[in-house]
Amino acid sequence: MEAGRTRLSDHLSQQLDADQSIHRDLGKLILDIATAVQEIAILTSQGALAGVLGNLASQNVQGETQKKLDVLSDEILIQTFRSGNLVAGIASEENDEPIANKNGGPFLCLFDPLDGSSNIDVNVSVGTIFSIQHAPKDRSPQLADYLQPGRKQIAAGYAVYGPSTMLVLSIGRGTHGFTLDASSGEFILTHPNIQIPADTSEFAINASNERFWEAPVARYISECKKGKTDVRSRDFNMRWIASMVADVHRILMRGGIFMYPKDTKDLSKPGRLRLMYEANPMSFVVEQAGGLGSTGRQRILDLKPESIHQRVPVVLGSRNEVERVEQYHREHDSTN
Ligand code: AFP
Repeated sequence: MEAGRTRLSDHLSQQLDADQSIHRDLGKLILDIATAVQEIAILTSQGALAGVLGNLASQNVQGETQKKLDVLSDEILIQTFRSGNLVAGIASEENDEPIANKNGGPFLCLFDPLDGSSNIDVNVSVGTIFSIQHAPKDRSPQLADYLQPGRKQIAAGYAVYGPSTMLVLSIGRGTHGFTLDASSGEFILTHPNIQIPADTSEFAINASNERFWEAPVARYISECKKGKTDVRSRDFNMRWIASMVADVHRILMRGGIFMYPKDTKDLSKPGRLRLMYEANPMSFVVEQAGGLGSTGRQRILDLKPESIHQRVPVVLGSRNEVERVEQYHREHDSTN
């Protein structure tokens, strides 16, 4: 190992207590996820050459058309977990119900196997998001066992399949980024102790939904667009990749605020993003890096989940900006 290069396995050995079996098992599980991520990275990097682009005739539980890579990525992760004895149960965006593992294990794993998959056919970065919870002891997990508040996650993270493949994760002791060295197949620690700047001049939102936003969101974005000509002391920039993993990764790297708020576009949906395997893990990683994850009205990690595929509004990133959006929601709600 080259001097000064810390592998993922070395980092986990430093962060976890080898004397505790739960820590040893968590380290093994994260290394299993890293292996699965490498396999998905190979598929996404081959794109059309691997015959993995395009849609399937099927739809997922969200009623969304499934991409070939959605299903392939899902199968890789499910196979990874079911072949081991670390994960007692699995919940995935691509599967209606949780899947129990007959081998049992101390953890539950919830994941979006390929987030941003509508970008895959146009060669834009996509990712995998995962959340790790404690499994019930001495019995097979039931649906209610998965519905733990995000603050109870043991670990969470994501892989981003971009110009480089990175794994960004937290076990509750800061957020750390690893870059895949394709030549060695090792994830190398390249971004230790990531810290999100508390202030930012960059917002990320799908502005085409503007007419559907609630007043506090419309107020915040309007002020950002007016920049220093209005109440804000500076001009703002906008980014929207439409791949949550890529947008959130940028925010972890240089600050920013990501917003997919509740809107009136589809009143049956209180937001687009899913709590259990998108908002919760991303909020965990962001808050471990000094940021904040909110619905606009309350902290995401404190939400009591009601269903596996539940959707929530998401406002996360640079703490001072997220707190400003929360303040605008309080002011609005106090007079309406
Ligand atoms: P897909 O997985 O269908 O591409 O959706 C991606 C996503 O869930 C999230 O990654 C993006 O931030 C968001 O949807 C983009 O939504 P819009 O397409 O409405 O902008």
